[in-house]
Amino acid sequence: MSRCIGCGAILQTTNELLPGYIPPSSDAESKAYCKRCFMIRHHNLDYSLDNLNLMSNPELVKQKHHEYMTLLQNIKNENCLVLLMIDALDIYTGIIPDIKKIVGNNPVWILANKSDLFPKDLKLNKIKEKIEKISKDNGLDTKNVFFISCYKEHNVDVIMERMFANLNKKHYPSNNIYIIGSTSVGKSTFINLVLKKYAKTVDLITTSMEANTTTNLIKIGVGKNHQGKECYLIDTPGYLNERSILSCAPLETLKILVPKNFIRVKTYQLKEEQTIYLGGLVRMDFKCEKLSASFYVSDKLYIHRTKTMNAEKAYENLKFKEIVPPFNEEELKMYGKNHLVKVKVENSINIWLSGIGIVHIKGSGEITITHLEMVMVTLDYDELS
Ligand SMILES: Nc1nc2c(ncn2[C@@H]2O[C@H](COP(=O)(O)OP(=O)(O)OP(=O)(O)O)[C@@H](O)[C@H]2O)c(=O)[nH]1
Ligand SMILES: [Mg+2]
Repeated sequence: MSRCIGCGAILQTTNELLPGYIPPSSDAESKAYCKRCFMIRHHNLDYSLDNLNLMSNPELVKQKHHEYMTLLQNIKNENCLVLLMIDALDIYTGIIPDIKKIVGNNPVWILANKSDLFPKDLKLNKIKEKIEKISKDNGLDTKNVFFISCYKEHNVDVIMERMFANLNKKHYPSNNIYIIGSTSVGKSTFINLVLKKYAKTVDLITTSMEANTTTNLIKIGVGKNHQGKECYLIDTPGYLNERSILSCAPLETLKILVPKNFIRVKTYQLKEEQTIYLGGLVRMDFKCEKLSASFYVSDKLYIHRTKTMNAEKAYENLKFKEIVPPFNEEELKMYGKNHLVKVKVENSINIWLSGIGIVHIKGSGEITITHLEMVMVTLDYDELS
């Protein structure tokens, strides 16, 4: 059974709209990219509509999660190394639910990718402690948390050396290394980097800003271990993250939310009753004498500040125009109902908004956060900068 080398889909000649399609005249036995991969790689195919349709159907999401667990069901029975990749800016939704059921007792290293986006003032050791705590809460006993950047190749050599050294340990019979994680965290980009460094192969696997790029397992040979067995690095499809807007946002929204370069922090001094809109995704009402709010978000995301008494009117006038994303009623509906979180701040607090970034508050006062269902809000209290 031949597979697309870009996304792992089984090659087929019957349905042009599905991954794996190649024209009937092609030679399915030779190495090939399917039509979808070709279009993503060369024509920036926008397939976010597929993701939107998927995420708007709870039954389909359930089915996808089931398929995901089935696809990865052998990992726990193998003796292998698992690399769990998360987005360094989205640490609270990065660990796949039921991760222990997938990995069993195998060692798990956590790679917090995209650390190139972090501004210099963020304390990495504090964020690392948080990731360790979250993984422990999820039953993972991991002391191996690494910040990496595939873009800047930060720490990637270290991981590769350790990874290959592990394969050669006598007590370690495994010959597989799996890379797992939510959609769009950079799993395939990481494998492409390994291939570039070790096999001088360029951009073999298809990568994209949009979710659900890799559709099946992709097994890449990376040499032999001490027993002479071929070792494999295995890319996997992303876990469909219901807790992050990035898994279903249309391309024009992704272009706004996903930072291109390292984040420039925007700090606002707030007093009395003021409101901030992060696009139309999150509204924050502040009641305070004086307080500062620093936003670690993409510089393309529109931040609108107004007096709370004028907030509703401003929103009605500017929504879908300046206050974007969402860009229209239909997209707004996709992200679910509004939820409220009320917080009393006494000193400082961090508000993690999945798929958007972090807001660091200093000072005291009350904050009411109104957020859409697909934006998960998590609060913690350490100084981050
Ligand atoms: N800023 C930044 N972006 C990255 C980095 N690594 C990957 N990306 C980007 O993240 C997006 C997703 O990358 P992929 O490698 O396709 O992610 P994936 O985890 O394989 O996604 P799925 O196959 O959908 O599960 C792409 O736009 C990459 O260019 C990084 O180190 N820094
Ligand atoms: Mg991928």
